[in-house]
Order: sequence, then structure tokens, then C-alpha cells
Amino acid sequence: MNRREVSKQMAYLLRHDPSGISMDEEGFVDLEELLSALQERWTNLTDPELRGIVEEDPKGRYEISGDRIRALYGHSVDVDPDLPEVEVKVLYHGTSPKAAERIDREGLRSQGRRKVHLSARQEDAIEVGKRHTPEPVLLEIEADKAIDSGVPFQKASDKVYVTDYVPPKFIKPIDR
Ligand code: HQG
Repeated sequence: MNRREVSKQMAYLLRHDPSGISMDEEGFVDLEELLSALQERWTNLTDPELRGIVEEDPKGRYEISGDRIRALYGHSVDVDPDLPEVEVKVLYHGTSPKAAERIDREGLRSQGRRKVHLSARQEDAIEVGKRHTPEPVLLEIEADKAIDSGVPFQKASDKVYVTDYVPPKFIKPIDR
């Protein structure tokens, strides 16, 4: 059992395509049902192993509550996890040079996902950007000023924050 592969499949089911598993409006599904779906591929996967993957996830991608489980961010399915709205001074976003040009004109808009995703740390934002391009552009978001102007940020995990839209005036590229 390759934990990363299981987690990838889990993220796919919980964020994009629960394929038959019923999901509530906050993104939760029944843990046993998810386990059964994963056991179609990983026959010997156990409940404790699945819980271990959730607990040890390096980005805090998932949450278990009672007998239910959900992804905390990354969704394209139409759900609205009840994440805490937080005060934060600065956040970061890593992206391709081409996207950065458009972001400079029109702001950060969600594309395939429901939300815009931001990182608490510069290093993490750079890693996110590297999924799109070898030499990502690092953007700094003046979250405190955005909050003052009515843009709320929600904390999905220790590393990941989400919002609906960030206007360009709160975004500036950082040299690195
Ligand atoms: C870009 C992964 C043009 C944006 C990651 C990004 C993250 C624009 C792309 C999480 C734009 C969307 C999310 C605009 C934004 N014009 N492009 N106005 N505004 N974009 O994959 O942030 O490991 O949906 O810059 O690590 O890259 O799977 O978002 O490049 O935490 O848990 O549109 O997903 O988490 O790409 O990644 P994505 P993301 P996991």
C-alpha cells in the first residue's frame, strides 16, 4: 500500500468526484463508504491505516469528524466547508509567469476549483507554483489590508488559506 497513492485517490474522490458516495454540503462523506471505495483498489487497506494517512498528512488536507471525513480545501465539487474566518497579516501564492501577468491585471480568481488557495509560508507557495511551472513567480498578498476592505480569508489547514477573490491592489510580486 502506497500511502501517497491512496491519498491522491482520496483527494480526487473528496474534492472532485465522489462517484456515487453521498456528500453533504460541507464536503463530508461517510468514512466507511470512502474506505470501501478505496478498498476496490487497495483490498487490504484498513480503517486505522486510513486514519493514519489523515493524521499524518503533511498539508492537513483532510478532517475526520465522528464517522465522517472530508477534504478541507481543493474542491471543484459544489460544497462549502465551514472553515474559520481568520485575521492574517500576509499570505503567499506561487504561480506561473503567464498567470502572474493576468493576476496583476484582474486579481486572483479561482479557475478549476471553487476557491483561490494561498500559502502561509513562502516556501510552500513556491512548491505550489512548481506544480505549474519550473520557475514560479512568488506573489505576496497583503491580507490585513484586504480584510479591512471586506475580503475574508478562511483557514483550511496550518499551511493553506482560501478566499473567493483577491483584487490586484493587494498583490505584489516578490523578488527571490
Ligand atoms: C491561477 C494543491 C490566470 C493560479 C496546491 C493557479 C495548493 C490565474 C491556477 C492547492 C488567475 C489555478 C491549490 C487569473 C489565479 N488569471 N490565472 N486571474 N488567478 N490563477 O491548481 O493555487 O497538494 O486550482 O495562480 O498545493 O495552484 O493538492 O490552484 O496557478 O495548495 O493538497 O490559476 O492545490 O494542494 O490552479 O493550488 P489550482 P493552486 P494539494
